[in-house]
Amino acid sequence: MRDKNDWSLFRVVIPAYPGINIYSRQARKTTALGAIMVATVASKVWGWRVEVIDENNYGRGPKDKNGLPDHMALQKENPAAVVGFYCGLTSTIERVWQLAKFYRQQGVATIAGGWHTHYCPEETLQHNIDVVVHGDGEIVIQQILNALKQGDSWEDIPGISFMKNGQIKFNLPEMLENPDLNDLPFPDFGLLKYARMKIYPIGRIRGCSMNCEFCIVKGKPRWASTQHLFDTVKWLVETRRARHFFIVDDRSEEDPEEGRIFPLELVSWSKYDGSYPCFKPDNMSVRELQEVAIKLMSRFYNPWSFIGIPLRTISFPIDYFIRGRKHYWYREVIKYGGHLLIQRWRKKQEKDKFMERLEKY
Ligand code: B12
Ligand code: SF4
Repeated sequence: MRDKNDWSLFRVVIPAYPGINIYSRQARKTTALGAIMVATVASKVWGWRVEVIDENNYGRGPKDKNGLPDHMALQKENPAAVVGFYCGLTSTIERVWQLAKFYRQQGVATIAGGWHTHYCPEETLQHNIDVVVHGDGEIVIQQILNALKQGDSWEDIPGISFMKNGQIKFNLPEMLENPDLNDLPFPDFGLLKYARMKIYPIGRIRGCSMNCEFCIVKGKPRWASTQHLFDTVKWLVETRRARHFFIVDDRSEEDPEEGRIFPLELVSWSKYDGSYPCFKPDNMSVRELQEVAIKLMSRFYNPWSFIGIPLRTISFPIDYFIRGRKHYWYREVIKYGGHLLIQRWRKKQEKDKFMERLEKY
C-alpha cells in the first residue's frame, strides 16, 4: 500500500474580505458552505488529501505582517499541488488574484469557482487561474483532480473554462447543476484548518425562479428533502457537537411541497427537543405557529427563576467578595420578568381574533 504522504494536497482557500465589515465578527465563527462542499467531495477522491483555509476564520495558523494567513509558510508546512479558490463574492476577488499569482509562481495548479468567476471567466483566467468552474462544483472537481493526477486533458470535462493556445475554451455546461441534491454528502467541516467553528452553514435549496435582473443567482430551483437537511443537522450534532446553524438558502418558498423552514435558523439546536415543528406544515394554523415563538422564549424566560432569585441573592456576596467569581445574579430577575411578560402577551393573544380572521382570509 502507498504511503499516505504520497497523496497530493488540494487546498481550498476562502479569500479574506477587503476590510472590516458587519460580517467580520460572524465570519470568525463560520465559513462558506460552497467551499466546504467542494472540499468534502474532493476528499473522497483516491490519492488526494484536502484542507480548507478560510482567511476570514483563521486563528492559530502562521500569519504574514498584515495579519493574513501566510501562504508561503503554509506551503512550507504542507505543500499543496492544487489550490482552489472560493470566488462567490466579488469583493474578495482582488485577494484571489494576489494569491493565485503567488501559487502560480510556486508551480501550483489553480482552480476558481463561484458566482463571480462563473460570470467573468475571461478576467479570471487572465489572473493566474488555470481553470474556471461554472455552477455547482461537486461533480466536476472530482474530474478535474483525476485529470490533473493522470495528466489527462481537460477537453472532455463539462462546465469549465480554460486557456488553450492563448484562446479561452469553454466546455458546454453539461453538469452546471447537481441533478439530485439528496445525493450530496454531508459537509465535512473537519477539513477546515486553523478555524473555530461555532455557526454551521447548511443548505437545502439552490437556484431561484424569480430572475431579478440585478441578481447574480440564476438556475433552475432544486432542493434536497427536508429529511436530508435534518439528517445533516443530526450528523453535525453527533459528530461535531454543533449547536448553531445558519441556513444559507435564498428562497425557501421555491419548494412548495415540503413547506417553509421556520425557526431552525434562529434556534440553537441544543434547545430543540422535538416538541415544536421546525417546518411549517400545511395543516398548521397561524396561531399554532405563533405559539412556537412563545415556546422558544419560554426556554429562557421560565417561572423556575423565581426560586433562583432568593438563592442567588444569598450566594452573591459569598461568590463575589469571598470567592472572587463573577456572578450574574440579575439574570434570574430578567428571566422571571421575561416570563411574566410572556404570560401577559399570551393572554392578550388569546383574546385577539385577528389570527382567525387572517386564517379565513
Ligand atoms: C450565505 C450567503 C452569505 C453569507 C455567507 C457568505 C459566504 N461566503 O458563504 C453572508 C451573510 C456572510 C453573506 C454576506 C455577503 N453577501 Co452573500 N450570499 C449568501 C448566499 C445567500 C448563499 C451562498 C451559499 O452558501 N450558497 C450555497 C453554496 C453550496 O453554493 P456556492 O457558494 O455557490 O458554491 C457552489 C459553487 O459556486 C461552486 N464553488 C464555489 N466555490 C468554489 C471553489 C472551487 C474551487 C470550485 C471548484 C467550485 C466552487 O461549487 C459550490 C458547491 O456547488 C448567496 C446567494 C447564493 N445563492 O449563492 C449570497 C451572495 C454570495 N452574497 C452576495 C453579497 C453581495 C454579499 C455581501 C457583499 C452583501 C453586502 N452588501 O454586505 C456580503 C459580503 C460581505 C463582504 N465582506 O464582502 C452576492 C454575491 C454577488 C457578488 N458578485 O459578489 C450573492 C450571490 C447574493 C446575490 N443575490 O447577489 N452572504
Ligand atoms: S435570489 Fe432573490 S434577488 Fe436573486 S433572483 Fe432570486 S428572488 Fe431575486
